[in-house]
Amino acid sequence: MEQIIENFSTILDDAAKAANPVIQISNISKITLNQAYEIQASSIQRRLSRGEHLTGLKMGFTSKAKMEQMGVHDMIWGRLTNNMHFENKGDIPNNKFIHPRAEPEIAFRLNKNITNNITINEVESYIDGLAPAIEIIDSRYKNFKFSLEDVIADNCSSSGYVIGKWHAPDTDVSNIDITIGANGKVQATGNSKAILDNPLQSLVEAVRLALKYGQELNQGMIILAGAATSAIPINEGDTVQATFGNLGSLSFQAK
Ligand code: OOG
Ligand code: MG
Repeated sequence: MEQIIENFSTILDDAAKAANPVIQISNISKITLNQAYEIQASSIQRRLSRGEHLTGLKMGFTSKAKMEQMGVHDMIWGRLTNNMHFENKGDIPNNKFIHPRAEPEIAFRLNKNITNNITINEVESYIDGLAPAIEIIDSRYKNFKFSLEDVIADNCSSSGYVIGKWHAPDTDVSNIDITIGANGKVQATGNSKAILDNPLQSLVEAVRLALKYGQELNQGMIILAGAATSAIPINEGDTVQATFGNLGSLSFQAK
């Protein structure tokens, strides 16, 4: 079994490095959810051994829009590293990705280490800010197609994130209209309510899952709550922009 974990984590890490898609694990081999998370941990370990460091976690499939787009029906979580961070209004290197997509998210930043489950009412006391964000997802699988186990092993398609302006921890994010689009054209709209009825709940779930899988949650880490809309394709030359009502907007250029 160790060997299978090692093999698939290498295949997925190499696919990401070379921007070269691979066939789904589920087409070759049957793996369990736990094995999928082990493959993810092992492929992230490869990144860390190249000098990257962990900057946070991402939640996935926390909205119906995303579950329906991808045909998957369970919450998932993945890891973020410093190499995945891109500046607001900056450039992203399109040729480093296979078939990138962008989706609007809300980010939380932890103000302390978390070692116990928390409730939605406690979220505010565990963060020093929240911000509008865009996640760049880029499945390492051909045609962006996967089973739940496949996508977990592939670090939940995570490959980049951009963070907008930070706001106070008590900012109300329960009912914010959100849009995402490119080159001045809105392509998807939604509301923050779509994220588990309140994006704060996503942090509660992130803590629960991190504790379950033995992932530390440290001060300064960023947690992405999951997309509020379906993801849009990113094409070379695009200026991708997301708006979040009174939280403001953010953008990047795909070069
Ligand atoms: C999987 C990642 C899902 C989200 O925000 O729901 C996700 C994918 O759609 O490729 O990041
Ligand atoms: Mg996402």
